[in-house]
Amino acid sequence: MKIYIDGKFYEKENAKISVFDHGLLYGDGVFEGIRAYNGRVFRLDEHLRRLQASARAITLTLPLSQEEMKEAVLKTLRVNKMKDAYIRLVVTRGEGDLGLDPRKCPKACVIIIAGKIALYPEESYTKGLDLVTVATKRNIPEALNPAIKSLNYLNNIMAKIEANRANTPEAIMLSKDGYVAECTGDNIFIVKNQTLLTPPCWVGALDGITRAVVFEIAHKLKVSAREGIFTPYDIYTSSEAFLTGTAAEVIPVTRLDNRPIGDGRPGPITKRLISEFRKLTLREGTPIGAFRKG
Ligand code: PXG
Repeated sequence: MKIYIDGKFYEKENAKISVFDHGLLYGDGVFEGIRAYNGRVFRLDEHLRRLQASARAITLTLPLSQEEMKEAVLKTLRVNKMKDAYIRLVVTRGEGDLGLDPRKCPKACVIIIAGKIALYPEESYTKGLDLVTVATKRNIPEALNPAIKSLNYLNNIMAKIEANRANTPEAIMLSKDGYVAECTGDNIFIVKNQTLLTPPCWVGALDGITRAVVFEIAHKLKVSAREGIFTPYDIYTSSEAFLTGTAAEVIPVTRLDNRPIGDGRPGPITKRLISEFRKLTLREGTPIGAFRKG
């Protein structure tokens, strides 16, 4: 496995950055989780736009243009001869003296890892996930906006620890006011009266790329879909629920807090969306290009 760091490739054991990098010292940086399917990178431009927005929000100057960033991602896949991959693109504030002032770091550091990710076992896609609502609230947007895909994931990790303790694969996180926000690494949708409903980002959710793809597919299938605030009550009484994320894709949720959702099995709208999503990932995307011989 060859890892990209600031324009050069390193073997995994040599891929290291400074202990003075503010990404490590303060969680100061941004990232994207991107997928490649069948020789193409899915929604690459959207991921790079969101990376740029996250960087802007924390006044981090990306050291590469969007075009250069795109080429770096594609090159990393070519160098590793990977057609299907999970790509972790990280931009840290870079190396600087101790002290949290970002002005101490003259240059951001870009890291690209092309690996594999399997979040949930395959049977979860046919049986559905069993989730728990956790006590850890999603960060309030006024403090650290969850729309920023930053290197500060402790809020999500605290929720994940609660899910682990409840023996469930994911956690539903609420806003401080008790509205459903999202999961630790996925957005959530419910189906109510044949309509898809997902929390707006201002409640405390990431503007998910997969979430946007689900809106597109729903539009094509003539299934109504909208943003709306809701509480756990609405999940308990919904006919279907599912999560979306780059790693998870589209995955049914069939139980929450030990209660079945709908009839306790993945619903027809969810199944249709999963199938359409899979087709789209194989059809669309930025071509990685030919691998070099040798
Ligand atoms: N909410 C949060 C908090 C996330 O971190 C999503 C929603 C879904 O967004 P996308 O754009 O992926 O549809 C995410 C995505 C990882 C990993 O390395 C994390 C994500 C995606 C892929 C891998 O754990 N988070």
